[in-house]
Amino acid sequence: MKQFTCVQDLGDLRSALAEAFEIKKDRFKYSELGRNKTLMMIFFNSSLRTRLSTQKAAFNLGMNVMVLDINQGAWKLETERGVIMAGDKQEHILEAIPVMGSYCDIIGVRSFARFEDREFDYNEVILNQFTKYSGRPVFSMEAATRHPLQSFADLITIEEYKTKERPKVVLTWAPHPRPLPQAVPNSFAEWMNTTDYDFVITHPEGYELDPKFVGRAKVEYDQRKAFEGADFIYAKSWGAYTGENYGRVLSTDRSWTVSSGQMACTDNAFFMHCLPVRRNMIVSDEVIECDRSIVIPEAANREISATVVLKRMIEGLEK
Ligand code: AN0
Ligand code: CP
Repeated sequence: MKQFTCVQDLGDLRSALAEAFEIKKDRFKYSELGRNKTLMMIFFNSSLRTRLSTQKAAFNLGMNVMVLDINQGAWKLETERGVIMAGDKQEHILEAIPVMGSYCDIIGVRSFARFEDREFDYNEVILNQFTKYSGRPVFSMEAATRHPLQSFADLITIEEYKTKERPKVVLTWAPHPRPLPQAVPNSFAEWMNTTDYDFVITHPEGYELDPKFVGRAKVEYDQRKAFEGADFIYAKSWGAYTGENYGRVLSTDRSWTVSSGQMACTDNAFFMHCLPVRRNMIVSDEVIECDRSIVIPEAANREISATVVLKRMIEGLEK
C-alpha cells in the first residue's frame, strides 16, 4: 500500500478485517517486518490515541519511530507558496517536507481542517503537499476531511460487537462549545457506506455534511426517530459544512446530548465515540459509563487498525 488517506486505499474491506482479526490474535506476528524501517509521525494538532496507538503499532512491527509536534519545538511553518516570509514563520513547508522525508521510510500526518477556507481544507492541501514533496508513502492520522485510522478501528469494533448480519448504525451530531472538524463524521460515513449496514445520519438542520460523504445514508432530522431500533449509536460533534456557515457552531442545543432517554429508543444499542469526548455535552455520564458503552475497546482497536495499515505500507516499500 502506497498511501492511506481514505477507505479506497485499503481495497477489499473483508480481507482488511480478516487481517485485523489475525493481528488482534497475535499482534507481534510480524515483529520482524519493520526492522530498520523508520516511521515519522508529524502532528500539527494535539492527540492522545493516535499518537500512542500508532507508535504501539509501529513497535508491534519492529519499526523505529520519530514523533514531531510542529507547534512544540519545530520552526513555525509557512504553508502558502509565494508568500514574502517577513512575518513570524521561519521555515517553508516546501523545504521542511523533503527534509523530514529524508530521515524516514513512512510518514504519518495529522493536520486538521483550519476552518478558514473550505476549499483549502477540502482539497487537503497540507496532506497532499506531504504526498507530493516527501518522496515517502504517507498516511493520514486525521487530515482535513477524513480520519481513516479511526474509521477502520470503528469498523473492526462494530464487526466484533454486532449480533445481526446487517445492524442499524446511527451517526448522531451532538453539541460542543467549539466547532469541530467534519473529518470523523465524513470518514465514518464513507466507511459505513462501503458496508452493508443500515446506516442513518441524524443532525439538526444546517449541519448537513458534504453529500459526497453522506452517500447512500438516510438523513433523519428527528434524533429520537433516527435512534429507533438502532444497534449502534455513534456520537460526534462537528461544525457546519454548508455555505457561509462553514466552520461555525449553529447550535449548542443540549437536547441533542446523547442520554438515557434517547438510548431507550434504541434496540439496546452500543454507544460509540472516537474520543476525546466532552461529558454532558456530547454524552451523559450515565450513557458513557453504562455497560453498552464500548468507547474503550473502540479506542483499543486503534492499535489494530494502525498495525494493519503500517504492515501493508511496509510491504509496499519492498516493491
Ligand atoms: C478532534 C476532531 O473532532 O476532529 C479529534 C477527534 C479524533 N477533536 C477535537 O478537536 C476535540
Ligand atoms: N480518536 C482520536 O484520534 O484521538 P486523538 O485525537 O487523541 O488522537
